[in-house]
Amino acid sequence: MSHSDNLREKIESKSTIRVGGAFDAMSAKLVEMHGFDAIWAGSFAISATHALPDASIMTMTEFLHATTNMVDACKIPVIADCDTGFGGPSNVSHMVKKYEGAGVAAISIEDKIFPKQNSLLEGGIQDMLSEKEFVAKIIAAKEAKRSPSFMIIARTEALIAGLGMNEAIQRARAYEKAGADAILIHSKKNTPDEVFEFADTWGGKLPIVIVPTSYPSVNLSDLQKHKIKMIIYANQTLRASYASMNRVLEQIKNSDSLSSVKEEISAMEEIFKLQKMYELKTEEEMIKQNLKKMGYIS
Ligand code: SPV
Ligand code: MG
Repeated sequence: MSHSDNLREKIESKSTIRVGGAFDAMSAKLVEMHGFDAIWAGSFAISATHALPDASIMTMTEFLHATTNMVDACKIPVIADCDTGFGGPSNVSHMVKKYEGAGVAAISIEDKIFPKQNSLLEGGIQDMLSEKEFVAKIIAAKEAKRSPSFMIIARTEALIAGLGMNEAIQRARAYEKAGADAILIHSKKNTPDEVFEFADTWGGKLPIVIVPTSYPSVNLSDLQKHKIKMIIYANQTLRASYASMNRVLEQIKNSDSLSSVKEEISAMEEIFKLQKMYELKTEEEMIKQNLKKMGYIS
């Protein structure tokens, strides 16, 4: 079963899909090991690990490289945050071919102008593309995909840009009509109210996706009551890594040995397991057996 079939199947069979954010193969692997349904390869987290702004600075190829590492390391589907699609409809078309070819299950594109800035940046520029121009990108994406299961998530930033609920609903309906496979409604409010209002009002058939970074106290059962299908925990792994590395580095710098951080860091054993060091032995043994059979060694 392909990754996109797998994601579709989960969407159909489960009431809620929980997606963990990742920024490289190791964080993606941890998301998988903790039983999440899928991985979010987010532009904020990937940019941050390159110490670059989440502002369309990195190229498509750089994002694709980071995302492909996640796909190669994991069995669960990867959802790629493709920002504004790296340009116009022709760029989106090229992007979809590349991402689908790499085994990504779904891409998300948002209706802001390139270059975009992170949606939650205080005082950030959140200029929107016209509905028509974004519909053109969805059409391009739909035409470019090969498998019908490959998902195009249309993300509207209407609430982020302060354009209001009516605009958000109207755009979501237009994006559904254009052939999107899911609608991501983003909000920077610190309560889920406007996301709930959106979910209760829009009346379309597509699954609704949310990113509750700014309203983290919202709980699963309330999201389910409002029929929100997919929850993306976009950047908690990144922020946990940042906080943890900072703490440990400070402790190391302030002490004369490593004993103070022993309890704070993983055993190398755990990392060996994650990187499959122990599987090398089995592989080597298999090669040896084959060489034996072929008479090269006794
Ligand atoms: C990301 O994780 O890169 C996102 C979500 O796009 S947000 O940071 O809220 O814009
Ligand atoms: Mg992003």
